[in-house]
Amino acid sequence: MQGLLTLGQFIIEKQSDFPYAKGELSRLLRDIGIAAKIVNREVNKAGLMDILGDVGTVNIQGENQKKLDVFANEQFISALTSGGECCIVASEENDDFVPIDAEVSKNAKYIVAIDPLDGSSNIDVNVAVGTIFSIYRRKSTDGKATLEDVLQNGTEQVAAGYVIYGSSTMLVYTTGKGVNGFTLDPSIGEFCLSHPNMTIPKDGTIYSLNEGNYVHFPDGVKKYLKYCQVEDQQTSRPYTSRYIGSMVADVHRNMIKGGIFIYPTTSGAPNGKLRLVYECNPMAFIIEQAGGRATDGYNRICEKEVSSLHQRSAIFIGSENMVLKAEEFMRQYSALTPDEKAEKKLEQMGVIGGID
Ligand code: AHM
Ligand code: MG
Repeated sequence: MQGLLTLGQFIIEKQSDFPYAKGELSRLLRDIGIAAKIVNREVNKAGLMDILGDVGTVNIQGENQKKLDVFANEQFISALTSGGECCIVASEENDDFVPIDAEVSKNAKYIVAIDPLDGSSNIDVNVAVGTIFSIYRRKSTDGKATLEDVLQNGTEQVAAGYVIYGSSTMLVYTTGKGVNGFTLDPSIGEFCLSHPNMTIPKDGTIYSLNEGNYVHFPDGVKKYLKYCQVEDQQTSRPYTSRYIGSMVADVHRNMIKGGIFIYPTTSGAPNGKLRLVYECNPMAFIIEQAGGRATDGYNRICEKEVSSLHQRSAIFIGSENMVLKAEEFMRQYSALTPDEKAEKKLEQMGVIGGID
């Protein structure tokens, strides 16, 4: 029997995958692992401690922040600050990116985008939540790192991962050479390699989306949903519906069992709800590395132009054949992307085009 391989040991072993690297990325990943353990400790205590409830401030998305969101944000920023490898943290919880003290980070090569506690409304009811992170190489070569350093497309990610605080706590990450999962062994306080070389099944029978929004969905999603619910023995339909409401947990389940997670545009949220930089791109990178597919219903998530920190996107992510099928419905019934629709509207109003 092979002995336990901890996250720290695994990262050191894998450093040879990057012969020219000096170990900064490895340190960064280890720092994230340590902060995740601290956040895990607090999330586990949430039911016991007087830590639940709104802290009273509202984040840039106009949502109430829970105390644990704030705590997790502080823990990750502090872990990333002390290591000296990261020059900017872009977090869901901060309106602007957080520059790391120039003295500490003068040689730092990396940018980290993070959603410190995703799905935090689930904490009050003891349902799984997660952390999502994405690592980029800094573009600028001197002076202070800038917003341009943060606004990189998903294809530029050098690493991405998530932590799921569930019935057990797992950290899953990729550096572009496959996906590995580590389960926290609370008795020794270490993440141990439990899911080497994770792959997502090409097909699946689970769909997850918030069906309560049905009337607001694009026609392509409505038709795909009906397709999932029709009986057909050959394709094992009707499929099973599972929706936790924590993206990390929904995507993680689908990664293991096969399935599709959709958060589409809706009439109320024409650009989707989830954020491109620290939710969609990292999850897309991980799922693609596991052999799955991630698009906005038309185009690859990782190739989407990033123009602002808190930009939103629709997402269709999971087993390749299921996502391809959903895209077919989008092409057939919702042929215009939201951008094309906006452009068409402007054209009709005579604001653009129409003059030869
Ligand atoms: P959050 O970042 O404010 O926690 O929101 C993100 C979460 C995702 O984890 C989840 O997939 C989605 O919001 C659920 O949204 P909804 O309640 O609209 O279904
Ligand atoms: Mg979030």
